[in-house]
Parts: sequence; C-alpha cells; structure tokens
Amino acid sequence: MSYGNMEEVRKEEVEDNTDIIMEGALIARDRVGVQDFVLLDSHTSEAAFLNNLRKRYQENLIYTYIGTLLVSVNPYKELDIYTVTQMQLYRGVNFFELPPHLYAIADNAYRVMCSEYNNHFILISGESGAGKTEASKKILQYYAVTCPTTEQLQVVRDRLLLSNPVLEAFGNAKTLRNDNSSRFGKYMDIQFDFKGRCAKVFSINDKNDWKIVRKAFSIIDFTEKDLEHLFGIVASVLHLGNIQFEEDSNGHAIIRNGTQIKWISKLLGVHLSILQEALTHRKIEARSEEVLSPLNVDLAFYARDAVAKAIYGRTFTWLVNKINGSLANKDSTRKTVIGLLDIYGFEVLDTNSFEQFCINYCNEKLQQLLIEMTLKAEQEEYEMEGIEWEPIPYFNNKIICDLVEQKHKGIISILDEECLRPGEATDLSFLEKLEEKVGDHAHFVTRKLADQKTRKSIDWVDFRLLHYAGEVTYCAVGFLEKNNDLLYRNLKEVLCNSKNGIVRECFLLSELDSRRRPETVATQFKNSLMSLIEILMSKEPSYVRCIKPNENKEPGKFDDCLIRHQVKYLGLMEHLRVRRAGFAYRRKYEHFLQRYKSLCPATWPHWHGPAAEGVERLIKHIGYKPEEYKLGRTKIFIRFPKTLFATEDAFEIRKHLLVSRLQAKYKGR
Ligand code: AD9
Ligand code: MG
Repeated sequence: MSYGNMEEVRKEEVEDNTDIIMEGALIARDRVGVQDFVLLDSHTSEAAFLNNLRKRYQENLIYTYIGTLLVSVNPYKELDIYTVTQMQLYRGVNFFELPPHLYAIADNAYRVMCSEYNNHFILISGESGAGKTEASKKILQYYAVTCPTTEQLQVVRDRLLLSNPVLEAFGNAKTLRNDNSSRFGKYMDIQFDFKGRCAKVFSINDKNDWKIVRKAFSIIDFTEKDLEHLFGIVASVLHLGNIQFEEDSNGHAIIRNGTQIKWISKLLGVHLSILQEALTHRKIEARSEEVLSPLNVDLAFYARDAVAKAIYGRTFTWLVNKINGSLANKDSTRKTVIGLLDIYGFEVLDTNSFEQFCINYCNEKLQQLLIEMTLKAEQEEYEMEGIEWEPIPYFNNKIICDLVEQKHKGIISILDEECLRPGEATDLSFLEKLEEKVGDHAHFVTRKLADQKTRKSIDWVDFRLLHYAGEVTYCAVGFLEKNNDLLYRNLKEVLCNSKNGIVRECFLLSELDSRRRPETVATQFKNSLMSLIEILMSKEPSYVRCIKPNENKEPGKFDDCLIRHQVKYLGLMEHLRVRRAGFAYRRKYEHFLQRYKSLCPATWPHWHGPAAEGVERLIKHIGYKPEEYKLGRTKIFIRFPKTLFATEDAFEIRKHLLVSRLQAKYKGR
C-alpha cells in the first residue's frame, strides 16, 4: 500500500514515534529471530520453528506470535516484563508494533470488544506446568491496571483478583509436574462498560499464603459465620482422614478411637451416635422396609473416603458459586464480556487414572474447539465468501472425542453402564466391555498386564488411548469407584441434617426423595464441558499456547525433544500453515466502513450506498494494492497485518485531528 494519504496526515498534524519503534523492531529481529512465525522464511519446517523459538528463549524473549495466536515458553524465573510501565506501553498500541506479549493479546481482545461490541474469550492451553495459570493472572492484572473503570467495576475486578488465592488454596495441589497445579478449570468473565474514567493503579500481592486467603474471603462477601463453617468443614475432612476402623468379634467395622469422631460431630453439627452409626452401617431398603446392615472394615473405609470426598467436592462447588455470585456485575447495562479460560493441561503421568482421563478428554474437546473455530471455520468462510483457497489437510480429533463421549457407544457410556451393576461389575469387567465395544476403534489399544508371580496382579489392567497429543496408557483400577463415588443413603441423611450451614446447602433434603440415580462423575464432567464449549462458541477467540521448556523447572534450559512434542500436539505447525495461507484480518463491510469512513471524503460523514461499495471507494482512496486484500461476499480480507496497522494509524490521527478541530471551533466561539 502506498500510504500516500496517511503519511500526509501524519507529517502535517502529529508528531509520532511509530517509525522509531518499527525500526527498532527490525534491528532486533536479526539478532533474536522473528517475533511472528508467519515471517519465517522456511515457514513450514519444524526445525526452523524450533530454532526460532530457541533463539528467542535464550534472549529471554518468551513470547512469539503465529498471527494473532501467542506462543509462550515458561521462563521459570521472574522477568522484568510485567511492570506497570510495560502495561501502559501496550495500552492501545497496534498488535505488531511492540514485542509479542500477553498484554498485547489482552489489549487486542479489549479493543475488538469495544469497537465491535463482540464478546471475546482468551483460551489458554498447554500441558501441566507450562504457565497457563500465571498467564491468566497476568492478563487479569493488565485489565485491573489499564482499563477505564467505574467504582463498581473496580470492586468486581478487585474481587476477581482476590478470588484467585481463595480458589487456588482449595482447588490446587502439588503434583509431580507442577508445585501449584490447577485441579479445577477456571472460566471467568470480565465485564466491561464503556463510560471510561481513568485507571487506578493497583498492586497485586501474588503470594499464595494464608493471610491473603483470609483477607480475600472477607472482601468477597464472606461473613464470619461462613468462614467458621468453611473452616469447620476443612478441619472435619482432615479429621475424617484420621479415622481408623477395626473388626469386632462378628467381623463388623467399629471405630477405633473416639476422639476424632467427636470432633467431626462437633464441627459438622451432627449427632455423634448417628454419625458413628452412619460410618459403620448401611441402610438398605428391603420391601418398603429399611434395614441397617453393618459394614465390614473395607466398606467402612470406603464410606469414610466417599463422605470426605463428597463434602470437600461439594464445598468447593459452593465456594465457586459464592465467588461467582459476588463477581456478578449486578447492574451491568452492557453485556460485552471478555472470558478468560485457564484449564488443566494435557497430562501424562507414570500412572494415569480416572482424573487424567477426564483432564485429557477436556483438552481433547478444547483442541476440537480450536479446530472447529479456526481451521475449519477459516476454510469454510473462504468458500462461503467466494475467495480462492487451497485446502490444507489437517487431523481432526473429533474421532477421539466421539470415542470418549458418544451416547451408548463411547467410553463414558460404557463406564456408566458398568456402574449400574454394583456388586457384579469390576474394573476388569469394564475393561472387557471396552475391548468388546471399542476394541477395534482406531484410537483405542488395550493391554492386560498379568504378573504371574502374585495372584493380586491379575487386577492390574491398562487401556491405551491415542490422543491427538500422543499415546496415553490409563490404569483402569479405580475407574468404577471414582466414577460412582456414591454416598450411602444414611450418610447423606446425616449431612442433610447438619447444623453447619454450608453443609446443609450442599446436601439438600430433596436429594433423598429423588428416585432418579444421581449422575456419575464422568457424565457430570461431560455435561459441564459441553455447556462450556457452547458458551465459548458464541464468542470471538484469542489463543495463548503455553510450552514447558524442561521437566526440571529449570530456567534457561530448552529441551528440544520435549518442546518438539508440545509443538506437535498444540497443533502449532498446522496453525502456522493456515495462517500463512490465509489473511491476517477480515471484517464485515459494515464494520470496516463504520470504523474507517472518516478516511475518505466520499464516505464521510455518511455513505448511503451498499457497504461493500463504500469499502471499495475507501480503500481505493487510501491506496491499498491489489495483492494486499480480497473482497468477499460480505467481508473484506486483508492479507498483511501491516496494511491494517497503517489504516489504524491513519484513523487514530484523523480522529485526533477531528477532535482538535472541533475543540478549536468551540473555543473560538
Ligand atoms: V497446571 O495445568 O495448573 O498443573 P499451569 O497452570 O500451566 O499448570 P503454572 O501457571 O502454575 O502452570 O506455572 C507453573 C510455574 O511456572 C509457576 O508456579 C511459576 O513458577 C512458573 N512460571 C510460569 N509462567 C511464568 C512466567 N511468565 N514468569 C515466571 C513463570 N515464572
Ligand atoms: Mg494451572
């Protein structure tokens, strides 16, 4: 593009340092690789991709773009790039003018939302320990510091930031792969309004210690009573873990030491003898009669663990709901939101169980979403818009999602079916069913491990899935129990009558009446994933892909093999191919014209003809070259980001000019 008209405006009216920034960027590129993979010469080679990533990582440049997708490599050390000065630098600046940064992604999402009234979401993915949670916190901090805010919004954001330590204290755990691993998916909507007052600087203490959690609770609308009940629950769960059983002369379980159980009954506000009975007996309905049947020691331990898990799990849900309630922007008139999704990463441990199965299924779904929303949508859109397109082949992981979630045929359905046969079904029979029903599926492998030396080991059974990210072997032991996680009815009864307000809210009496079987854990998980995906489908996506550089949490160490694997399963090469083939930017004619009409006398202040014609007049006037754009049926497609940036710059300059002329006019009066 000739930039002719834009340059004129710039020289005449405004002092601007964009050129200096651009020049600086060029010099830097030679030394530290390209900041956008789209600009690589041998763009489709994996080796070139890794080279560029390594070069930058060694210069502490942890962020690189693929178009508008941000690739981030965990530095495992504090970098000086998250200061308030840095935040201010990225505010309102065009995407490619500064080094790649999370702040640019955050700022872009905010500006797209403001100028086009679209909802937006930022999806942060990557394997465990890759830096997803850190990234989402940094984005929140950016909004807290830079966005214009009203007092009420400030409160909401304040709470959002404070909810982090609270949720982390309850939802995170130390795992082999990450000291502070997210055991829950966190999806937050940040609501904005546009009245725009100036931003208040905000300091965030990131330490995840108890004092902060305590303080945070008090700010997120928690009463002293809530806290007392909440801590009572935590303490009772810890005490439950210490309860031991022994056999009486009839082989029935009895509680070994009376102290723990007394504490629990006090903390949960339930009757001691009823609790004791509930932990060692099971109520069975026999011909409209209820009979108490004593448990053996194994079953008593099972009941103990089930009740501890149920109390903790439901309390966590309660906590999330409570926080969501306190975050809801009650009188928001504008509905535009930016959603921020940080979700557990793809996980492959030495032994993978039900939890890993759920986590990896979730990642499989999110990959599917990315494929649906970018690759496929991209191709379909070009076709729909009548724009020439060379189809590129890509692997669609829908086939794996189906293997897991299909009704009647999928792994979750098979698992649920087995859970319906208590007493008969075992993890082994589940595995046999799997083999029978999905054994010949292209992404399923089964393997039995029978150690001949010990009789016990016949139970050790594995099955293997070929995920989009690679092979994962799951140990089927415990699948049935974890999926069922059923609480004996009399334990539920005890909790429904608890004097602890939170426990009572979590265990409603109505549950006891219901004749329906409660949903299994896997089905609940599947359903909540489905509704999450539905929410995300209605918004415009931005993506952050996090990479873990080595297994030892070591700064500066770039493990080629590990990173190559992640580049593959994050689908980065595929994404790059699509980006190179395609157009960096596209907008509906109406939106494009609405934004830039002031740049052309024919379209300013009003254009009365069809929007497409207006856009044609406009881009002719500002000098777009034919290779820089294509006109589709309803949208304009711009190939290079720089074309758009020049247009944006000109627009900003024109806006200032118009405003200052207007001001001068009024002053003169
Ligand atoms: V998991 O799926 O929840 O197990 P995450 O969320 O991907 O995982 P997390 O954000 O918790 O990983 O990052 C792991 C650790 O890497 C952090 O505790 C930090 O010590 C370190 N980290 C991550 N990102 C950064 C960063 N931008 N700067 C400095 C970082 N350190
Ligand atoms: Mg995390």
